[in-house]
Amino acid sequence: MSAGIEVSPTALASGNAATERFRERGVRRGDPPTSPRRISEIVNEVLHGIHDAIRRHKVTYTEYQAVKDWLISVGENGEWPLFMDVFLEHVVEEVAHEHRQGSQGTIEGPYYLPGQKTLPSHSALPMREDERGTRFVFTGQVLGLEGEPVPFARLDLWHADNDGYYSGFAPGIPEGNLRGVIVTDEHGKFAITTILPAPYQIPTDGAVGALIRSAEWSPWRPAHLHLIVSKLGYFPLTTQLYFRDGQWLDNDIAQATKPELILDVAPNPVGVLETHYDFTLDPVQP
Ligand code: MBD
Ligand code: FE
Repeated sequence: MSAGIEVSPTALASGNAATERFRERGVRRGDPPTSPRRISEIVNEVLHGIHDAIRRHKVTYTEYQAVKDWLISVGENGEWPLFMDVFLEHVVEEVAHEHRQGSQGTIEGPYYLPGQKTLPSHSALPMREDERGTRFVFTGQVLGLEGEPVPFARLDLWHADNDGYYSGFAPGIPEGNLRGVIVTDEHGKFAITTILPAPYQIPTDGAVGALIRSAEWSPWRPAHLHLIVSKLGYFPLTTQLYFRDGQWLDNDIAQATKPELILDVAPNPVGVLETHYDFTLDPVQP
């Protein structure tokens, strides 16, 4: 047992880190270009939705000022990436991927970090010497739509630790912990050793947490692995994998679970916990 003091990430620290990382990556403006007409139509529709809710619920001045105060706090804490990815991204993902024939995608969330260590097809994710949590081996293969192996595909993998915290966004976790880019072998196969992540709780001490508590919603996401699977000539697949019978699977605050994304983990013939998942990528040129 480690005797370290428990340091929980605050909404402020994780929010501001997420905002900074988001800003570093920049926004791809463009394809296809957003037009003044699109901006006008979409923003009008959003505003009309709010106007409508104000009328139907007879929103008071007190409530109006409370919302203003709350919006200011979301910005001050850097919680916009968290708010957007928890409450809106799942619909953007649904629209973006509606014509895909390969594996199901889901949201990226606010805690991706590019530029992680490249690892061979059969390896362990970087972790602390005393990393707590149940070890398991994640095996699988990357395939094209015809079932052909995709050699040397990249699996950019990141997940929370046994406390539900992500390296880079919580104090005390080494840089790059439980993150890595696994390059599959010449048959598209991989076998990654890591630990089972814990469910993720939205920070309760920030503005997003306050909203969730005030509305008496559940602040949890089920335990999950994040992945971006990519290979030149294919559309990159941003997805998450969940665990069968995991807590919060049917009550994900981010609404990002799909039945196709649930892993079965079971002991293999030598008694090691193992799970298998094959990814199918859509080619850029059909
Ligand atoms: C997460 O870990 C996450 O995956 C999402 C989508 C939102 C908040 C935290
Ligand atoms: Fe996550």
